[in-house]
Amino acid sequence: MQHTSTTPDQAARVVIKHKIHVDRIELRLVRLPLKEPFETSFGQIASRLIFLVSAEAEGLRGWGEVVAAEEPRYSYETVGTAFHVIRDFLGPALMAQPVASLSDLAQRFAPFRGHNMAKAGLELAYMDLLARMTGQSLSARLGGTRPHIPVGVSLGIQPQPAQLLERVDRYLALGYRRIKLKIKPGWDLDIVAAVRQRHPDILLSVDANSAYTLDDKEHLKRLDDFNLLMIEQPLEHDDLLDHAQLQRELATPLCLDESITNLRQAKKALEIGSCRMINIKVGRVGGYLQALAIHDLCYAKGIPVWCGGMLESGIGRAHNIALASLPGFTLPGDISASSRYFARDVIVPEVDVAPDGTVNVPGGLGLGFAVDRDYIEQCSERVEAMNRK
Ligand code: SMG
Ligand code: MG
Repeated sequence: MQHTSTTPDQAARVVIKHKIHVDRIELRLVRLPLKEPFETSFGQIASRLIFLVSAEAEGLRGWGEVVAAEEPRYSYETVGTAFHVIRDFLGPALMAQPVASLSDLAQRFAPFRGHNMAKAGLELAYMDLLARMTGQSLSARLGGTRPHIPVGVSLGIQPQPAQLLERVDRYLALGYRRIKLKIKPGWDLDIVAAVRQRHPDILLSVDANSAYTLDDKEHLKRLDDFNLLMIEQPLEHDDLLDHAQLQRELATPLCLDESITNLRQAKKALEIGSCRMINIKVGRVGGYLQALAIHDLCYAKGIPVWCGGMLESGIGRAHNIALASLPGFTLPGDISASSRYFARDVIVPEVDVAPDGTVNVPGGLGLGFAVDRDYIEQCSERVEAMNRK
């Protein structure tokens, strides 16, 4: 499907009448235990050290989340590197002068190479603040068009196949519209076969987080037998060329996650045929400006996109919901209920998945959820505030 025009109020989301001079930024690390460990091809985590960023101006406060993990496995960024980069470089650049637009902010961040997750965390806080100032929901501000979004769940590697099958059944019963299985060598064909045999018709995908190389091509081609919706990031985290070669020999669509770090990479991937779908994570691509541009590119070309997840707290989750309300996000996102990971979330109400496997896009100001400041305070391990000079 080809679309000639992009989203309806593309102009509205870029043209900003308010210049915002941020006068305070707060950086906060909040430890949230996971209900059960989450395991991928690169390891296991038992809790999330959530990095919350808030920005204040004119008596209002906007919230963002840095999605980096504690260890540099999914990406080279960590909570520690992002803290340093925001405190010493990005925060001062944001507060130096009033911010006129998202591209103004991007230009100020551009001299600092890389560190997309740090950039995004601050940009998200700015966007929430802007939406609150202009009296809009974040979804409306971004050009979102859907009141409900379809969601899927990502299931980690389990000690035994039976535990995986039980979780697949459980999340299907809760309404989730797509099941994604984390795979790695030794935990791939057999478990995919078992899940597919039990559920012949569900939307099923796999995510390898770069656990294979082109030498595994013949092995990966066997995944074509299972009518998968996609195979996500099978090869190296920064590769485009090998994925293009693999895609030429596979019937199943490849989807890139780690390799798409900005619009330029997305253009190249589509140009050379590295994938047929893209997982958009606002943190991985450095913020909304890039996420929207990748969305618009894919929408114009009829390439489906979907919103990825990084086991965010409710604040990052609320940003993902707003992003996923854009028209090009046609596939279910990795946006689960707060209760999928956490006994208690940092927002009120928590994110819920309806029995039809959708999440409501809130219409309230900004994120559209209240931030539970008392709970955040209780769970904080480190807090640092920066004031405008
Ligand atoms: O937020 O539900 C979620 C997690 C979705 O599987 C998920 N994310 O590569 O797509 C991915 C992984 C990255 C996180 S691994 C710690
Ligand atoms: Mg992934």
